[in-house]
Amino acid sequence: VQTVYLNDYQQPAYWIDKTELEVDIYSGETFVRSRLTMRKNSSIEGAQLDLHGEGLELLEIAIDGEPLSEERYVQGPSVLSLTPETEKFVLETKVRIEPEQNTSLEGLYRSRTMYCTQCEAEGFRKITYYLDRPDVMSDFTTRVSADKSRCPVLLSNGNLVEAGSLDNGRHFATWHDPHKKPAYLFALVAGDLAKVEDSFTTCSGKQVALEIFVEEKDLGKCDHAMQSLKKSMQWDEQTYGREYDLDIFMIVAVDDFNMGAMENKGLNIFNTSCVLASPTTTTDAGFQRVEGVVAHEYFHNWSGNRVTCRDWFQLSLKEGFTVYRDSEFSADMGSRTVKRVEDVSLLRTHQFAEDAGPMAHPIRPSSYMEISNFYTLTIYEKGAEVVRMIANLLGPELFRKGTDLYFERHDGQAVTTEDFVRAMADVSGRDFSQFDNWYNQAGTPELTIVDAYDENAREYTLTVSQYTPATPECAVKKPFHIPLRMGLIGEAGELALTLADEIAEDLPEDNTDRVLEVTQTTQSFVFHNVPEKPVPSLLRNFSAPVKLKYDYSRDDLCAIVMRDSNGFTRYEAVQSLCMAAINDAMAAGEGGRFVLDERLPRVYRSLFAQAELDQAMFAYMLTLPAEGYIAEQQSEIDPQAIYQARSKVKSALAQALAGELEQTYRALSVDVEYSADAESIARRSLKNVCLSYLMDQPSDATLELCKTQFETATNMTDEIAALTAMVMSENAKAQAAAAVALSDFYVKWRDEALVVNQWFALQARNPAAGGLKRVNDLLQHEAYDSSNPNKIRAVIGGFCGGNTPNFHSLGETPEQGGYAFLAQQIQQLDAKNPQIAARLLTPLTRWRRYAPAYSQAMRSQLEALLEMPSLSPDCYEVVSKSLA
Ligand code: HT7
Ligand code: ZN
Repeated sequence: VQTVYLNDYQQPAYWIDKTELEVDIYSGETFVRSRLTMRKNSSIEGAQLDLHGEGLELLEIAIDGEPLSEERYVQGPSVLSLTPETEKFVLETKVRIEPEQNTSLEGLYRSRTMYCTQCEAEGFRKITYYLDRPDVMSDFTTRVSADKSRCPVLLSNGNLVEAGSLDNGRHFATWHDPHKKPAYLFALVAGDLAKVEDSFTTCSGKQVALEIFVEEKDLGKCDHAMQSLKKSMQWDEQTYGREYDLDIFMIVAVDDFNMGAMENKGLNIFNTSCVLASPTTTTDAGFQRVEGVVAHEYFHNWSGNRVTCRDWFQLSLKEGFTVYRDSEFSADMGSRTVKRVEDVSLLRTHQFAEDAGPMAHPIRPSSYMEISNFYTLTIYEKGAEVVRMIANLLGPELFRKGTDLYFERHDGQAVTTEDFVRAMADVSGRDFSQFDNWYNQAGTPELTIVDAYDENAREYTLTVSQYTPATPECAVKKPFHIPLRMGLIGEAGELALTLADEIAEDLPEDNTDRVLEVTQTTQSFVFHNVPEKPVPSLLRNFSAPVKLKYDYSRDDLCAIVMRDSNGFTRYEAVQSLCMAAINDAMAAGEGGRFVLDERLPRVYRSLFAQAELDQAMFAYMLTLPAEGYIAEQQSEIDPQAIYQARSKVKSALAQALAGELEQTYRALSVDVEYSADAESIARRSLKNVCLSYLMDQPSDATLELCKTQFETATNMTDEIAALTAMVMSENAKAQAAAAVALSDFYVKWRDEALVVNQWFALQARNPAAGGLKRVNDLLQHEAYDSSNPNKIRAVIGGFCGGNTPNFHSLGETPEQGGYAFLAQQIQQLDAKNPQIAARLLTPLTRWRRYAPAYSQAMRSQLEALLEMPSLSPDCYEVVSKSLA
């Protein structure tokens, strides 16, 4: 398996000005004719043309109409090489492919009632011979033909230019995309689909047709996606001045898809789980995901398609920026603080773990073996945090000027992250040279802060040190440029902030919030005229993706919860109090006596009494830190100890707050008509968090409440929350009720694939003993399909990522236990769908961070996988780097 290096980047030897495709789909085989109008790139020496192609049967090849004899070209397993004799020419090929046999879900494949494509990152080479790299941008015309009754709908990128009937019951459609694009944005769909139509009038008065294609049975579940699309189009005009640029925007929903969705120009292809939504089948989280993913793909039209990446090392250029854009959109549509809490939780629970593991990489990696492995939380979520830091350093007006300049300067180009930062530097005059370390260094910086108060001088000093642990690509890190947003909390409220070189009169009236720019390894900030020893409110809004280390006492944390004006920091303080309780429980050990420190329930009691507190925020505050987050705080991870400690704290809180929990649950349970607005979602989330506590050790009456919610719910959020509360409870009566409810649920929802996936995932996460047997039974269930990524993620991903007691059970021999189960599943999946197999490996890759018994067991499974003769490059990269 070869490694590709950023430093080896060279422009292509040829450009492809025009791409004309004819894709003729037949049952069992498809023929692809391509006509490429090519031109030598004069800045590159040598005339050899190396075209990418994988799994293609070459039937014809010609240059300028002249067939090429076999000695004129060399065909390897993934490259076709030839040396054209002129600088400009037309290369024609005809290949045969078998989409029905394509289980990798990359290239052209069949899913249920349709043929569809997935070309990012390197899937186009499975369709035809091409320069399959993002810096080769071409004008595409695509003629698709197929049987009219099997595939009444024929779609590709751009605008429809011609359509008509052919002999033998076939028909065709020709699409032309006027915007030059790289091959990874190519898409084609042919199938039996129904559509929902709407339209949007852009800011310059252009009418755009909006079409969502789904299977006929799903027509009633498209409204939320359509509304989300219209909101996104309007938001991008208002917030970034970006108008849509074709006559039509299409979304196609497909059941078998490796990721969430794909931003192909004018023809987005979506996993059904990210388009379809209805109150009875979709949870509130599902509704929010549809809105977020629709927005994300739509925003790519500018940040990704009009301005694209020069090479795949620049992936975060489009993904980090677009995640930042979709996150701001969601914040504007709902609650800004809630969205921030959600984003930060994802980052800290999963991206921090990635940054501390063997696959750690900077947001602009310097090498890779298989690019599919780099669609990571680092590229996406940390990438978005880096853009957020730039936006916050510049402020809204300058950041908008910067994005305007970036889009204007690079429209129609394939560019780098440096071009993005240069636009920001040019509009602001700021020096981003040190900031560049965020792009080229992996790892999560640890920010250790100590403070000192001098009562006589009324001076308060914060001394900030940064240290970033070694990662595989770099042992010693240069200091990062870290924006540290902060305030100081006094007895009666927040204190005014005056730094050493400032004059109080020159500062704004509301002067209680600051961004300190930390650039050195150790740096002090001295505040003057500080009347009392304050409690520092640090890293407000999580102003940088770092681990904060400040020795807060529990009383300090209580002060922040009660007095800080920053909602995010208040949430953080509650989480830190929870972490302190979990640490107490861990210190007590498995059989030891654990007493819950009184300050945590006291804080919660006062929060229950705050009528003005956002219910969604309170629901998050009541949710204990995730096991993954707790694991990130440990020097050596003992997963069972973490699980036990977290459960103990949950039980203790359930007992201490029983009255408040029940009162709140009952108050929020009054019947109101379902709505997916932020306020209603918040109400349901608080109600259902209360229910999950109440179900920890439920009385018969509480169990009845839960069963009633399950049986009478008119929306999936409440229905599955009640079911989850039963399944996750360790109480025997609750477990018995869960077994009945699970079976009723399946009977009710067996025809709704996306609901059945939720049912699979919930059972996979069931912590009760015997999980390995249960998960194996799920794999044999009539509704399970080992070719469908959503089902694989639900069952195998759910078990290995969300069921600590069972996944981390070691078994008596190496062939038993959760790790062996995962390795066996990966082995089987790798032959079919390497991308999914490689992703499933994640829990095993972190073996070095675990206590010895777990660590050795994980390692031996990885070693066995490495011995497999036919391991895919995808899995090889992850396994070999994990063991290195
Ligand atoms: N840009 C899209 C990436 C994507 C993808 C990558 C590898 C394999 C399959 C894939 N499907 C979609 C998704 C996005 O960020 O919008
Ligand atoms: Zn994206």
